Amino acid sequence: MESSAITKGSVNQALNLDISFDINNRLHDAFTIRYSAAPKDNILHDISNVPTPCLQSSQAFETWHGVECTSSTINHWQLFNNDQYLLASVPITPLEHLPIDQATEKAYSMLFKQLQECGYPHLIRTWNFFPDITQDGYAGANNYQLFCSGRARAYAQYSLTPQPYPAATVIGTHDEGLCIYFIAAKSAGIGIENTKQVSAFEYPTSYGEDPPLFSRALLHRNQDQQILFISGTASITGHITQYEGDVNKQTEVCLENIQHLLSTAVHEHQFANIALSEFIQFKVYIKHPEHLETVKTHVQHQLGMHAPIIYLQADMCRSDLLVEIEALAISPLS
Ligand code: 3EB
Repeated sequence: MESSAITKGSVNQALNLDISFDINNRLHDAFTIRYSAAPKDNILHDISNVPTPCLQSSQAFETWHGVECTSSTINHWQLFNNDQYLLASVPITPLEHLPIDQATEKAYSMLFKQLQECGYPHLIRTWNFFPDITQDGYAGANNYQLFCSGRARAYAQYSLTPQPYPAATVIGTHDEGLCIYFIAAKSAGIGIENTKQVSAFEYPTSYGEDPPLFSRALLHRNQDQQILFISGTASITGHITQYEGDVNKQTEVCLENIQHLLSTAVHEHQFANIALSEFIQFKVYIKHPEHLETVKTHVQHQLGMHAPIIYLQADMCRSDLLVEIEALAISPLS
């Protein structure tokens, strides 16, 4: 499939995203993530890889333009930044010797130190991947619950600007290591919650001792754009999973929840009144590859044939969730 530029901009605060299924050679003025289960060849050494197989192609690339590569004195990170935003991956934390809560606490404390040193104190979007997400860890907690505890501990100790929490995605892989990438900003965003869902940071403790610290969506405005980051969104109403075992219905609830968040952004925060089909990107995480056609048919019926969508295989943080969808919309400020 051809590379498709979604938006273009030349102003120095704007962020622009491309999705493609082929490698793009402009590596140093763009932050690129590759989604693939295949090993990386050397040529891709400065691209971050996420080990979630792409269900449409052997690999997919997500390229954020409008930033330049610099390196940091802390841990030699490769950072990509402009006047307003900082994008980077946290160097992969091997899990061999660390339980997931400790690995997560370590990764997030490094992340928060990096933000402080670079002067981008507001974490606005995170993506988090690790193996065996619903399996038992220790002390009666599963690995996702342990991840939430590690994140909460790092927030309590190191975050300079806790609220609003970033928009987030947390996904299970079948590969080793904890992999985190993120976007931070110099100015704060606005957290948006879904009135049909209990805020995740207020979930009852039956879901885990420490709540998931994320906003359902985060709206960020720069000089040129308003960016709406919608978190990984599942078939959850209140705090309860809906339609266990029915992937078609679960997809419907995900899209309704996303539409609800968009409507809130439009009515309460002056976000452009656009349709879901005008979004910049959807990422659809599917647990069982054999559900691809069912989910795709449903999603295309709702969003049209031309919406930019990547379908990835992944495990969700609750074993009864079969599908999860995240989304990104950008509206220019005129
Ligand atoms: C949910 O709504 C589904 O722990 O940061 C989605 C997005 C989910 C982010 C997180 C969890 C997280 O509870 C799971």
